Order: sequence, then structure tokens, then C-alpha cells
Amino acid sequence: MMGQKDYRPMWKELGLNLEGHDQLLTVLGNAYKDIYMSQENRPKGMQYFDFVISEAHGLRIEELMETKKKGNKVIGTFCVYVPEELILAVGGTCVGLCAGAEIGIDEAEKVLPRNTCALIKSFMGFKLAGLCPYIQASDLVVGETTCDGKKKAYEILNDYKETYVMEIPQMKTQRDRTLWRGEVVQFKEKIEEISGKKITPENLREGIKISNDKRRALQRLSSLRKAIPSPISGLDGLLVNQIAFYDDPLRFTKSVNALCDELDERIKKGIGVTKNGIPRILISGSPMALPNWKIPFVVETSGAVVVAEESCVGERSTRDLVDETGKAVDQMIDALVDRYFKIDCACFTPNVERTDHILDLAKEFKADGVIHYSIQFCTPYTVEAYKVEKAVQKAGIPFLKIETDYGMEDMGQLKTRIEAFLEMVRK
Ligand code: BJ8
Repeated sequence: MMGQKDYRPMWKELGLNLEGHDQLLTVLGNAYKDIYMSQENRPKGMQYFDFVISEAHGLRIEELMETKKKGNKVIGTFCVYVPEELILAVGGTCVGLCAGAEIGIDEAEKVLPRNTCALIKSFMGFKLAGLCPYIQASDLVVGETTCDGKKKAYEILNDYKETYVMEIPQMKTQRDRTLWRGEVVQFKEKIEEISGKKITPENLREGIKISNDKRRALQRLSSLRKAIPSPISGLDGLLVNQIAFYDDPLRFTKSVNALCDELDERIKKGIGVTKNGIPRILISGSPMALPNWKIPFVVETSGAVVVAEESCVGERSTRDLVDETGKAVDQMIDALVDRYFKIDCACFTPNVERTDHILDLAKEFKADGVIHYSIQFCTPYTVEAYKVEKAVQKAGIPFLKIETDYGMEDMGQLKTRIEAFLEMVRK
């Protein structure tokens, strides 16, 4: 994960804990080499994404510091409910802070109960241990009232970094939509205040277009994964979706489309990353934030391929576009409100549309099995797994439920369970 240049002066200026950060980069660099670079037959277009990862704490942070110098703002977010279009409209940059590594956990457990989900402990740990240049570079951090763990953790995070919290409703009635619209308008005002720029029909239209183009490219990539044999591994598919939260959106969109052109060619020639006829798996559930590659790694090193992720790092955040026909800011705000309100996070009740989406995806992607993944101690997804299991089994699709954290202690046990599941799928 380290490029050639010495970025230590920049990291120091950002207030990172240099020693801990060095260790982090070494661990992540080794993991990336073992998990990603050992894959065979990868598309050439993945080289761009390998490069982005190698410079995730270097060149990309340098770019953020450059844009800040020009007076533009960097906004850190934890949830796909935060409308990045408003940030882009004022020339800002939106970066995902959701962390997927078991690092800084000791620090996190000083302020959070041990039985908190790994994702929350991870972002808290990254901040308290001084390991994340993205949070350090952010002018504002935006939290949201999704699950209880997150919303209470933001109160603590606010002691260390100003955290603005958006209220996300828990249901989807008209009354909830009114509340949500009010939140989006208030967020727009906050963004205008901190950037010192007004949101206009022109700049908001541009922000919507940039985000939609990014989603269109990711939808295209997702759709190409329907091919048999799959032209790209699930690990690489997931990586592209993870990088979507950090990279410059215009450059990212171009690179995803270039990768898709290559995959189009592969499909025409019948080239896949794997043999034909191996089990095709849909992973559904909690988000797999960078660098959480645990489940797809086990699945794909056990003779199967992951074809889609029903997750916020995947289908759930790319499925819907914002209507682009609005002329006035108010109409565009309504378009944003409607689009974001469709996100079927397990924090909502009832949440039947999510189960419907899982069944549709399993069909569209010709999945041979569904693996439901919830981060340990994540109540919304772990509880909702019951309904998902019933629906998936009713549809006659093999189903496996997994609950795990970011640690490696259960890797052997996971491998045994996943291999047994794949054995059953193959019959
Ligand atoms: S819209 S999924 S990104 S909230 S894993 S912290 S739910 S206890 S991440 Fe999420 Fe937004 Fe929903 Fe998507 Fe809580 Fe569960 Fe932890 Fe979670």
C-alpha cells in the first residue's frame, strides 16, 4: 500500500500517529498482495485500481490537500444516505470513512462497549489511534441516525472531530418523507455555510450528473458480472465498489468504463476469470468497507465466484439514479429525497423491499446460493437475516447465514462452513 514518494511530512502535518500508521500500511500492503495480487487472469483494467489502493494514503490525500488549499471542502461520511450531490455542487469532495479493518480496536474499546459492531469500532479506532488521513483531512464529518450503535458513537466521535448528524427516519411513510426532506434541506444549508458557496440549479445539476455517471458505470460493471463465466472476480468487483467511496469521481467513472470495455471483449470471446460451471454466489447484508475482503476471499478460494453484493458497498448504493430533469433547486432536492429514500437499509421497518431485491438479484445473476453476511453485533442485519432466509429458502435457493467480525480467528471455521455450503450447492 505504499508508493515511492515520502509522504511522512504530510502525514505528520495531518496529525497521524506515524509509527502506528507505518504498521497499518505494512499490514494492509501484505494483505493486498496475498489476497489481490495472487489472483489469476485478472483484467488489465484492474491495474488502475491497484494503483489507487497503493496511493490511497499518499497521492489521493495529496490531492485532497491541494483541493483544500484552493478553498474547497472535504466532507467525510459513513453512510450512503448522505447526498454527495450537494457536496459536489459546491466543488467539495465526499470521502467514505466507513472502516473495514481491525485496527485501533483497543483504543475504540476504551470508549465503546466491546460488543459493538466492528465497523463502528473500526472508525472510532482509526480516529482515536490517529491512523486515518481521510478523517484528518475532512473539514466536516457527517454521521446519521441509522442504527443505535452508530448514532450513539457519533456523540463520542464529536468530542474528537466535529460531527454533523443527519436524522434518517426509520419508516417510509409520507410523514417520514417530510422529515427526510427537511433533513436534506438543512444539510444543503450546512454545506452552503461551510463552503461559503450557494447551491444553484447549475452546480446542483452538475453534482447530480457526476454522481449518476459514477452509478451508471458501476451498474454497467455489475451487469457484466451476470455473464457466465464471470469475466471478473467478486474480489475485484468489490474492490471497485469500495474505491468508489474515495477516488476522484470523474477519473473513477472513466476507469470503470475502461474496465467494462475490456470485460465486454472478454465476454464476447467467452473468457472468464474462473472455469465455467463453478457455483455463483450472491453476498447479501452488512457493508464490506475497505479493506474488508474476508467473505469473498474465503468463497473464491473455495472454488466459487461471487457475482454480486447486495450491500451498501455494492448494489444498494448504485441501483437508483437521481432524476435529472429538475429545473429549479427545489425540484432537484425532491429528486434527491426520492432517490435516497429508496435505499433499503435494514435500519428501516418494515423493509420488505430488501427481501424482494435479494430475490430479484439472485434470479438476474443466476446465483446458485445466497450467503447472508452480518457484522457481529449488528442488530439490524442479523435480525433481518431471519426474514431473508425464509424468503430465499422459499424460492428454493440454498442459503447460508454468517455473522463475523474483522478478526482472523474464525477463518478456519468460516472456511469449513463455506466449503460445506458450496458442496451442498454443487449437488
Ligand atoms: S444505509 S447499511 S451505510 S447505515 S454494520 S454500523 S447497521 S451495527 S452500516 Fe450502513 Fe447506511 Fe444502512 Fe448502508 Fe450499524 Fe450494522 Fe454496524 Fe452498520
